[in-house]
Amino acid sequence: MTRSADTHCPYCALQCAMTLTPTGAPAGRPDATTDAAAAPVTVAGRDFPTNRGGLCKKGWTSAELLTAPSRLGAPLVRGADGALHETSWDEALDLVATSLRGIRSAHGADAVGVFGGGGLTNEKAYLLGKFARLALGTSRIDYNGRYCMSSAAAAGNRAFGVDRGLPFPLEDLDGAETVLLLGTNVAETMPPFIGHLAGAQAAGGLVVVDPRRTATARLTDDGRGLHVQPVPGTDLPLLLGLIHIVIAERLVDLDYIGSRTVGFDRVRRSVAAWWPERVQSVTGVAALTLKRLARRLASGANTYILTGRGVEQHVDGTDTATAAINLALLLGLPGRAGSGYGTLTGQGNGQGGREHGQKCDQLPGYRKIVDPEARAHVARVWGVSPDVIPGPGVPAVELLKLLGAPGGVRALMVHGSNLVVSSPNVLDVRAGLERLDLLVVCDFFLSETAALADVVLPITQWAEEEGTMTSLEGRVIRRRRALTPPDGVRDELWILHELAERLGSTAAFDTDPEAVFEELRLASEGGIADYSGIDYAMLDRGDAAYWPFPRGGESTPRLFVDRFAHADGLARLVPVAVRESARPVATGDEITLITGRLLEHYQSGAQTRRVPELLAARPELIASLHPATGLRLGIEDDDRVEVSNVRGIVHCRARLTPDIRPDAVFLPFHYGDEQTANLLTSDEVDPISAMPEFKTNVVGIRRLASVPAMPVAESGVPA
Ligand SMILES: Nc1nc2c(c(=O)[nH]1)N[C@H]1C(S)=C(S)[C@@H](COP(=O)(O)OP(=O)(O)OC[C@H]3O[C@@H](n4cnc5c(=O)[nH]c(N)nc54)[C@H](O)[C@@H]3O)O[C@H]1N2
Ligand SMILES: Nc1nc2c(c(=O)[nH]1)N[C@H]1C(S)=C(S)[C@@H](COP(=O)(O)OP(=O)(O)OC[C@H]3O[C@@H](n4cnc5c(=O)[nH]c(N)nc54)[C@H](O)[C@@H]3O)O[C@H]1N2
Ligand code: SF4
Ligand SMILES: [Mo]
Repeated sequence: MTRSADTHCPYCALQCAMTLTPTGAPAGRPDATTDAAAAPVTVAGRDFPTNRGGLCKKGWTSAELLTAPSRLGAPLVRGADGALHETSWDEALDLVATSLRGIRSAHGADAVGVFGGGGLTNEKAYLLGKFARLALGTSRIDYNGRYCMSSAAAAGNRAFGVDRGLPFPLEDLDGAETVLLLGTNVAETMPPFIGHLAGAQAAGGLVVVDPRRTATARLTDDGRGLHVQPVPGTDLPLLLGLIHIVIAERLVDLDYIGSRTVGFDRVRRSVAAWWPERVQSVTGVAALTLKRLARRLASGANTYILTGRGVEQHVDGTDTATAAINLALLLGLPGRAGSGYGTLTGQGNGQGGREHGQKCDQLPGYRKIVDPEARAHVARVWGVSPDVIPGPGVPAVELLKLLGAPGGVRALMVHGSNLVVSSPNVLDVRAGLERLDLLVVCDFFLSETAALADVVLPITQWAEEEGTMTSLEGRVIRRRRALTPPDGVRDELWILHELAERLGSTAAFDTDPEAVFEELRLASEGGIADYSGIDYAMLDRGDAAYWPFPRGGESTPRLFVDRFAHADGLARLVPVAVRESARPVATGDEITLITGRLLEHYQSGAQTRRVPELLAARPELIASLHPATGLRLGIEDDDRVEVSNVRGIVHCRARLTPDIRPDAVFLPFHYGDEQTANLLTSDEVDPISAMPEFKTNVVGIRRLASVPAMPVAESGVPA
């Protein structure tokens, strides 16, 4: 193929537009006669409203993975010698199907679990949900979006009756004069995004709430914006405090509250005790700063409130996101022209991936699996009786706790997650995977999770496949093929089709993405996330297709203009309270562990640790500490340290930086094996969303006797 293809980046939800032009270099992993460095396509940024031609380092280098030396080129099966060996597709698929049948007949259909991912195209995510329910007959499917968007989704559904991360196009932010960023470091996690903050920055209204002085917080350095640096895990009291001030100072938009919401009285009563000085003593943020911030937010300027994982990935994440929504509603922002509230979806298809049935309680179109009407509708599209569709399963953390447990899961299929790196409390997860009778992983690389599998099925990469993604704006866009995939790999739709056939399923599992999308349209019709008016032809023309987009209807770039999605059209103000026992608090020499991201690596690092330039920039795990903390604990810059708690131990290098609060240590979660930050995180979950506590955990940290620096292998793990 020599034509160039207009597509989007394989990584995050900003889905920056790019053009891939084939270079003529051979696809697939290099052999002795090919040059490992020659990428088969060149990447160029393409003008698009979200990225305006810009890409970050990860986007620019994304094509290198197409020919990465470690790319898998044939299915792998674990042999009697305990090692993985290359085999044929027929043999691998026969083995998987035979094992799954055996496990199902011995232990029941729920003994097979499925773990999906927010990076899958809409077509793959939809077909995976259908495959679990019909071909496997299991209720036990969930996905990594549980770790990502579940708290924001639960809060959005509760307040607005719908969960579309941004209910407005990103370009609307250009006109903002005030933007409150709660727990998000967009300058590193979505670099081209900051172009949309320029207006607020110029107006002196960019406010960043983060315990670290991140690259995003530094955008306020000119002194006109504000960086608020609270005690980690205190965003809920902080927001209750802001609501208290807004009410006490009569800054509430009473017309809006009266005509567009219910529940004001209960919220008013619930914040009565959060006066500014009390909030100051809990969060460390000065009462005066809180008042200044509340007044700025209520100043009538075009104002947006946006949340990220820093406030959501907590055991009280749903309530914290709800408090942020309450604040936005009291100020009359959602649905008002030039203002709004939103959450920044993270994974490439984090939005679409949470709409079409990978969630344990969900059917396509964001339908509830317990709703008889929803079941009847989807059953009609699938050509089955509604009784055949299993009921709700369990969310991700609980699913992983069932691995190898009595009455639990004996076989797991993983599609799009490196869960032994990215799940909380990973030592227990590793133990669970080892107890399984069968672990099947679909991936392009031998990720840390794939390395534990009994069968690994190598798949096509983004530049080699067709499909659709739904960006953080709720806009459906096309992923297009620029290259013929290498011989040994297969498309995931084909894999699901082949397995369904071998499992004796009579349901249709199409292998053509457009045909799958046509079926998804029907299945989503009339649902909350209604895609029925969207087709490939209109996407190929470049039409902007924001859902809901009903058949014969129109795209909806802006939600909430006239009404919210609850039956009465009103938003719900939901009172939320601080649970004192929600999380352990550091005492004595203990310190709060914050986890998050670096610009150069993506998620578990399974992909970006294989890009030489990105690995060279961030080769190993580094713990960031305040110099005062270093002094207190006898740790100097570049010392090797041990970070530990009851769950696990991590060894890494320390970096002293004034950009973090003295009561916290920061670890990125991008590294595998013994450098996995999730050895230390708790698998306690939010009671509403089942989101684990990734962002604030308690650890001890001490200096290790000096050890010489170790060379780092391609995986990022010391060789
Ligand atoms: N480079 C890169 N970009 C990515 C990704 C990646 O892995 N790497 N992943 C993508 C995905 S899936 C996601 S979900 C997004 C995530 O995007 P972000 O939400 O921007 O990323 P995080 O680094 O997880 O968390 C943001 C910030 O929360 C802060 N934080 C930690 N604890 C607290 C707290 O208690 N309160 C407050 N207010 N802040 C806190 C951290 O210091 C951190 O700077 O990024 C997407 N983009
Ligand atoms: N401590 C801590 N832990 C966290 C977080 C945190 O902030 N702190 N953040 C959480 C968040 S927000 C997220 S989103 C998760 C993400 O963490 P993971 O779920 O581990 O996500 P990735 O590392 O992107 O793993 C995706 C894997 O699937 C492969 N892959 C990519 N595309 C496809 C595809 O189309 N099909 C298949 N089958 N495979 C594919 C990739 O090669 C990679 O191995 O981590 C969570 N874990
Ligand atoms: S910001 Fe996200 S979508 Fe854009 S180039 Fe970087 S990783 Fe890709
Ligand atoms: Mo995420």
